[in-house]
Amino acid sequence: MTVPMIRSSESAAAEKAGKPLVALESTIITHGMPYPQNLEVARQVEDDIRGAGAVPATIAVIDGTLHVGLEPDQLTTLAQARGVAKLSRADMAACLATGGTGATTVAATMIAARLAGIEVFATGGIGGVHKGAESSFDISADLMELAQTPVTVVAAGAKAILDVDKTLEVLETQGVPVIAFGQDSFPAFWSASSPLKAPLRMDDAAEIARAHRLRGQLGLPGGQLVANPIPREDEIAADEMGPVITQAQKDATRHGIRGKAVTPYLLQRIFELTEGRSLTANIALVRNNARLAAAIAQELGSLTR
Ligand code: PSU
Ligand code: MN
Repeated sequence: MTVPMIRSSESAAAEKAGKPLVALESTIITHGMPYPQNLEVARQVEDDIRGAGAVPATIAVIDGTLHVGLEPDQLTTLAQARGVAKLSRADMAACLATGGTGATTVAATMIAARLAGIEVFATGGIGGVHKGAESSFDISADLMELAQTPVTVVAAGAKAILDVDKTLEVLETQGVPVIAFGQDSFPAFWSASSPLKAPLRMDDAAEIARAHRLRGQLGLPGGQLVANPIPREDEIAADEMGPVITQAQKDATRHGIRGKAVTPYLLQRIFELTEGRSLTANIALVRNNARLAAAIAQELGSLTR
């Protein structure tokens, strides 16, 4: 038995021609942003990757088949669909086995990317250690995936819905390289910098590509987290987001939100509470990450495997 997997025509052609590919997740489309902005952003981000000289492959499971790259009509259908499952590491095989449809998180997208031979993946924010994790035990499977699966993930740091200190501690424990791009500070998603220093810093895509390759050659299993700061002109100050996040968290607790519903709930509440401003910043940073991921993918393409 093999994994039922289909490549989009674009990603199949790129794979054949040896062109650099960049994976994209689909949970950001189904659970991270409202329609129709989610569809506009998904298309825009794919175009950004093409414009930067690489080929996008948005990952999702549709009717029990793993799709590596979505055709335009599939992307449209997914962006409009309601009640789509959110697939992390634990859910992938079950969804495929039962003929289900689901959107992939960072963890699941990494698994699919590895299977498809894609080494770089762009997203907005990763999952991490939630505030209050000492009692809830809510730690995203994304962190353990970064320790196991050899894919370089470009994100804008971690959202302040998470306990960023604890998130960095878990990444350190798991042996995941956390690389701030072009600055010393660990970026804080909506804000370009934070009071926390990133464990590592690199200033160009070629260094990141070499580190990715050498990690593999050292026999180390996992990937890398590249923390790319939001462009300064698009950032929202941390003191402006603080009260919004506190409110969203209170609402989540009051409504008894648990498990995999927590992150989508918080993202939706923050969108409502900022009247869409959080989304504008979110779009800018995802696009910025897509361009950096494309540059890293090209550099990786010029190194031997
Ligand atoms: N953080 C964001 N936007 C997102 C997510 C996280 O700023 O869309 C999504 C990603 O798909 C991530 C997932 O992998 O949420 C993490 O979910 P959980 O915390 O349940 O592991
Ligand atoms: Mn969780």
